[in-house]
Amino acid sequence: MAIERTFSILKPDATARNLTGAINALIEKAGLRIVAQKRIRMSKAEAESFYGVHRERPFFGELVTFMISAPVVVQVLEGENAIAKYREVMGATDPAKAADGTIRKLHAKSVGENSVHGSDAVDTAAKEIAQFFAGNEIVG
Ligand code: 3AN
Repeated sequence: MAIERTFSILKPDATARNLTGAINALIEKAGLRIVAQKRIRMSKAEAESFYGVHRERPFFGELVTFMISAPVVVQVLEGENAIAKYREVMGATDPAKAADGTIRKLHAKSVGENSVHGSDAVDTAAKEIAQFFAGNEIVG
């Protein structure tokens, strides 16, 4: 299996409830390494560009408002099959449908305020990482 990197966000509902450490513990327990991490306040332009694929969806405005409502922690995770593995650790988008033991089952508040983001494919992971990190900020 290939060593991959994926992009992760600990969202405002997670930072507001002081869950950075609890979520990082689940990430590390799954065998993923946090090779870059910073806490930032996302700008409206950054959130709109990041979620650009959802621009036409009815929840787009609500999603952008939520993502800029409090700090987020952006991360690069590295490991075997990291993209699919992290999505497994996150659980389903809707916490009511997420499997036991997943981050969203344990911590998410709703389908909108669902604590974490993880890239869904190799190309989007590379694009998302490059939006928030310079190469020399990632130390594997
Ligand atoms: P995932 O984050 O699991 O890849 P996507 O890509 O379908 O899910 O959705 C991106 C983000 O949009 C979700 N993480 C969530 O915050 C938000 N979202 C998705 N569906 C809804 C919805 N029905 N209502 C509000 N927000 C939503």
